[in-house]
Amino acid sequence: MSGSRAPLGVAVLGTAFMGRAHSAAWRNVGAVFDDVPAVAMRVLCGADPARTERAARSLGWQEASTDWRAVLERDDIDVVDICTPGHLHAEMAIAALEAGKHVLIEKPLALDLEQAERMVAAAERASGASMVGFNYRRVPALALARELIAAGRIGRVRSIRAAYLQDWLADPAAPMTWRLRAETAGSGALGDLGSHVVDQIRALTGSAVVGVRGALRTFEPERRGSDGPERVTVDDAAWALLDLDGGATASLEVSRVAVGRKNALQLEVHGTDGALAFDLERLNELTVTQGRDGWPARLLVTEAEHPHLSGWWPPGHALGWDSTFVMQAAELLRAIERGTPPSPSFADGLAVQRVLDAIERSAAVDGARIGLPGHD
Ligand code: SOE
Repeated sequence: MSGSRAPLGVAVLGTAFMGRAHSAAWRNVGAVFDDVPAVAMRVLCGADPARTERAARSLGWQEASTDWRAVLERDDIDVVDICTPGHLHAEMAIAALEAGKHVLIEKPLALDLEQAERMVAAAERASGASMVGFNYRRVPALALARELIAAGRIGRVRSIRAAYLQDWLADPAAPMTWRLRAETAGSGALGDLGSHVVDQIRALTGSAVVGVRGALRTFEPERRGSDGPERVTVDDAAWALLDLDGGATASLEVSRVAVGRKNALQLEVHGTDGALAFDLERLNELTVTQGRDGWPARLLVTEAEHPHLSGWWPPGHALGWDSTFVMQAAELLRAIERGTPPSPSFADGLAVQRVLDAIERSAAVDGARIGLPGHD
């Protein structure tokens, strides 16, 4: 954004996959969108000094640090973007909000419901903005799907078929990581991928989840750790049926052992008068069926008038997975500038966490229906 205002100082906590994806977004957001406040990429914070130093240099940060608490004390940091493993989320986010910072945090919001509730309470007390990183809210085709559903273009939604399938744990020899330990990740494919799916179901339909039946499976109960075999304490795959307050039913399937699928978030929405289908492996496309006897038509969602696309390239010049983080950063910056709450909020993160928690509780009692608060 033009003007002489000082840039907003940003710090990212976390140097791994998500830290890199968010760093690239902070570097590009001002180049894509001219309506966002300027940012200064001040500090990248990580646990390992040499790795953090190297990553800070290659990702374009002014400084590297291994002391996130010291980063929160700095007056030149306005936005704290948390990309660490889940067990650090609550402590870091609450401290950042209490230090008066704006906070963006990767999904899932927290390890468990208790932490998620404390984080929402901290966000409600805070002066800064808070946002949870459900980056697929910014996929133009999904945002368009949401608009079409809200405008009644497929009639009343009856059912949703939602899957998120990856294969990076299909090999039994794949080593142990923090994502496979309950104490660092909370849950497995359920929290990692299911959180995106539940968020999309809520966002696309505008409906709340009122009850669930769930099942979880860990196909590989042990993985190679640094000191020999280690027990896996989270799920490899999860399934659930979700009842929505509008009367629709959604099926959910998530897996990190789905051979043949790399990053397939697949959503199909069936209404009384049409249907929509999307696959993240073809993220610029939405398949639209209008009318009960209509033919499915593939729509290329790259026009300037399609959601989130105004700052990008001419029609047909497709976006990639990394673009969603740029649009997410832009949404947070615009909200800070306007002084309005960004979306999705910590409260959205908590609502998703309640569904994940209910799926786990249902799975523990062989798929019995678990009602969500107010519907049990
Ligand atoms: C790993 O399964 C992962 O990086 C998720 O954690 C992300 O949220 C998803 O966007 C891609 O896959």
